[in-house]
Amino acid sequence: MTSSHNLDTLENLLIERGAVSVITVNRPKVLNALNTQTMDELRRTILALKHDAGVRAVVITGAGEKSFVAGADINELAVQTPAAGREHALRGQHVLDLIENMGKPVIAAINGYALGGGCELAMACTLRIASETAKLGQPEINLGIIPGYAGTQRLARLVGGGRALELLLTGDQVTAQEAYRLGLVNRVVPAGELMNEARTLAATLASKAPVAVRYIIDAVNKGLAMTFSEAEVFEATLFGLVASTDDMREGTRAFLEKRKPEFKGT
Ligand code: CO8
Repeated sequence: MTSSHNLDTLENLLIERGAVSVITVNRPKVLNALNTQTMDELRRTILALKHDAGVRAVVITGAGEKSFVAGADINELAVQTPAAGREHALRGQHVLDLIENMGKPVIAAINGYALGGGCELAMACTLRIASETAKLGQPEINLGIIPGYAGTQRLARLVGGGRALELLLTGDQVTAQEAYRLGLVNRVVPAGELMNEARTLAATLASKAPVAVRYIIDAVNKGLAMTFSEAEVFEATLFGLVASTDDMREGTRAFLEKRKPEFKGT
């Protein structure tokens, strides 16, 4: 199935569409801060790439050398009412949930500041690669607010409650190396190698059996919200479903025939 979603009218995102698609948040003058329009463009883009069978993996990065995403746009936060703030947070959470549950690997290529909503965006991705120069953190506390794109939840799940509370309450930025030590990013690479590394990893994941990839992401993400025994039943059901795919037959046959498998996504 190819997608009919039209991405020609995007103003704040650059899209490279292919088996490995690249989304670049492109508001470098404000360090790629996420305003309402950018979040809406992200929502439309994720849905389009999700429904495009030709797309097997996605990389998300920020324009310029300085910043991945420096957070939600503080100009908008400064004037929000309580009711609008709640809606804003719910809408942002929805967009990041779409990324987390897209069913395809999404790699955050963190090329600089990933603060507030930027760190939350990176945490919603399947995997995170940071450049040595990246800085990550949840500085909302310094603005007198709290994270609203599920940062309190994803950070605690990724690095544990104690470490999450320290980052959330101090608002301190951590270096890429420290983020790696905490388990907040998967890899740290020299700045000049970031996009190559992200594209190569995305291409590797894009070559795997797409249904199995989707079920692994589902089993981990949805399973984390279940009891262990419920999650085991869920895993077993997905295991049974994946056994109905051509790709399972191809993968097991290729092993026995000592050749590389060719997965088709069926
Ligand atoms: N929003 C709007 N503009 C921004 C943002 C932002 N998040 N970050 C930077 N900018 C702008 C600056 O205002 C500046 O604009 P100008 O050139 O017009 O003065 C330009 O980008 C360049 O920034 P700086 O001059 O500040 O660059 P520095 O190198 O001196 O500093 C920093 C870089 C440290 C990244 C600094 O810009 C900074 O601290 N930015 C804010 C980081 C932050 O607090 N982020 C969290 C925002 S809150 C949030 O994300 C909540 C998410 C959930 C919301 C839920 C809905 C309710």
